[in-house]
Amino acid sequence: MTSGDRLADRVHDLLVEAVRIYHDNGPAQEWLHQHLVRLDGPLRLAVTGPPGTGKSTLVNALVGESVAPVASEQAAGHLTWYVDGPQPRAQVSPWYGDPYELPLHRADRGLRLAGPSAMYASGAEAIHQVLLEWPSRSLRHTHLLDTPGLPPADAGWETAAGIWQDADAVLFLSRTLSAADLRRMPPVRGGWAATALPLHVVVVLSRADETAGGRVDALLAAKQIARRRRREPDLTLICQDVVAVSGLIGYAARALRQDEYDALAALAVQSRTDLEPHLLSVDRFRSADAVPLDPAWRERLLDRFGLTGVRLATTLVRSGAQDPRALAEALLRHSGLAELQSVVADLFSARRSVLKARVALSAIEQLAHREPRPQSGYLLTEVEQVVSEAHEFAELRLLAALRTRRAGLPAEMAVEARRLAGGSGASMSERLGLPAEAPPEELWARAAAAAERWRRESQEPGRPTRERRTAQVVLRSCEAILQQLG
Ligand SMILES: Nc1nc2c(ncn2[C@@H]2O[C@H](COP(=O)(O)OP(=O)(O)O)[C@@H](O)[C@H]2O)c(=O)[nH]1
Ligand SMILES: [Mg+2]
Repeated sequence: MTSGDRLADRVHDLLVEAVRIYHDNGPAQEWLHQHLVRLDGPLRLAVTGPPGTGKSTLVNALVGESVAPVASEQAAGHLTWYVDGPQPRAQVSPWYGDPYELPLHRADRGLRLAGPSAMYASGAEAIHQVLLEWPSRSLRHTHLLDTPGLPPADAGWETAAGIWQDADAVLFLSRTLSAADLRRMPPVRGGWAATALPLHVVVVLSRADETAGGRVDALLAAKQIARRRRREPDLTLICQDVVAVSGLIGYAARALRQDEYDALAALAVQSRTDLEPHLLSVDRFRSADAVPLDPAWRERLLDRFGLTGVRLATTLVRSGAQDPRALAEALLRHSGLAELQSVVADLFSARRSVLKARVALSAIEQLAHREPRPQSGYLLTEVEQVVSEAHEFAELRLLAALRTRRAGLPAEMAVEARRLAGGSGASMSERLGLPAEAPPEELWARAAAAAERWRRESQEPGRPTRERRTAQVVLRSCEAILQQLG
């Protein structure tokens, strides 16, 4: 079952209908056509948050190459979309005027747009957006948006709201998960509960290697904080999950080179007790005589891994990471990047069409409010109807509740509920826990038995209402499978 297809069809039809209703309004037509095109495209994932939270570094970690930030002559402040393309190419969209191309150069960090574009520039923020095509497998199914730092909430939510509108899903970065940071997210717009719910947001506790003052166990401490906070009401209301990630170490893992491995291995040859005192602070590491690396290499390692990363990497080499590949894999796991990748895959990529439907519905809703017509009321009713009938939204909400243990089911049932609702893969066989080549009769038998079980659960008078509602959603997932088989 490719979850969300029926929903996608209904949303597509509704967009087409809106195009008809707004046939004499140029800008509305353009807006609706953009949303029609987006419906079939790759996942559009924005990386956003306050300044300095490690957004560009995380983009590099997700791409696996140093492509962010894209710097320009006219300072920062523009959006950058990263998409897969046959060769590196940058298309610049100024705030006013037509898009134009600029040559690209590699910079120490990320890329640099070359050439004088002053003729186009009327101010520091003359560039609105850069579309960067870059050959990368990581960008084939997901387009990434790197954003300038969000201003504090009291400066308004325009920037954040614009980004929210532009993306299907959002990674919101914060170093501390403070209330002031979280308030920078725009309040949810739109009227209908399911489009309003934050099905498309994951909060990242970023620069996790610096948590707890960069102690030896900083990454573990950060993961514990994330686990605790993901269940607290202030966060459950605004996101699907909270994940702790060190983008710095994650990127270092994905781009690890043999000579870097060799340098780390040279350090790891020293015993833990000999090396540890030199790794207590950056200054000590820089000035230690007993360390078998020249100063340039020490700087390089600090720059690439940070002190926590150097400590972690040497420990991993000592405990058995015998080549760059093994070390990269262990660093990927410890950095939290592997977990983030799997959260993005489960909650966003596998549910792409549902998230896109959500964006399109909210776009129609906004248009109907912004440009009222005699038929706007009809459009709004249709949006409401699609939302309330779409089982796909209920499934996504259920998966979020299960992830954060808010669904209130006993552990064993929660595991099955997650699988049936598509949390371990959206295909029929994955939902039923069967091999991909299982024959239809087997799928049917398994789905029928599951439906029976969850029907009983949903009617069990002894269960709290919340659990019975959860069981109803799972039952509908089973019924949808049976319907598709039948
Ligand atoms: N220790 C550590 N430093 C980081 C991490 N991510 C980013 N940084 C550093 O924080 C600074 C800001 O990072 P950047 O990615 O440009 O943040 P942005 O402004 O949110 O895009 C840079 O000096 C990065 O090297 C991280 O995970 N760990
Ligand atoms: Mg940046």
